[in-house]
Amino acid sequence: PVDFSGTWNLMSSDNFEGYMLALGIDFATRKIAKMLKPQKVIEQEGDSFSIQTTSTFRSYFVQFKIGEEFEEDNKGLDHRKCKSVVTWDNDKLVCVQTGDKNNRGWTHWLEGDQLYLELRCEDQVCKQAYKRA
Ligand code: RET
Repeated sequence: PVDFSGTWNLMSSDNFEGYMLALGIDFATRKIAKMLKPQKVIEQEGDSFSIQTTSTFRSYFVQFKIGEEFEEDNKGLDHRKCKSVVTWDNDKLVCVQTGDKNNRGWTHWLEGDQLYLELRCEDQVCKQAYKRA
């Protein structure tokens, strides 16, 4: 079984700017955010996950169980509330974030020793790669 647990450092990020624009993140925040090298700390126990995304500027925490819808506040990001649900698609973790924005969600998967994250909002896709700290 796949285990995402661990501490992960951002290595590369493609089109984070487009993703943030689609979310309506303001100019000043985007300027700072695109310089950041966030770290993810993932704890996975069975079907329970907690994911902490930490940076020097702002951090984001989310906790969920597979298949259980939860209220996501996106505090510190765009602050729009979503009804979110995370499911497995084979070995990929797929989140659908239903709310004001169309096609909002993300996918996490492992490949070799790297963690990949695809962030989606409207017509924008951001791809990030993380390696173990
Ligand atoms: C930062 C800095 C402030 C501005 C923005 C950020 C984006 C965070 C994102 C986090 C995604 C977390 C996910 C967790 C999965 O479980 C780095 C906090 C916009 C997009 C997908």
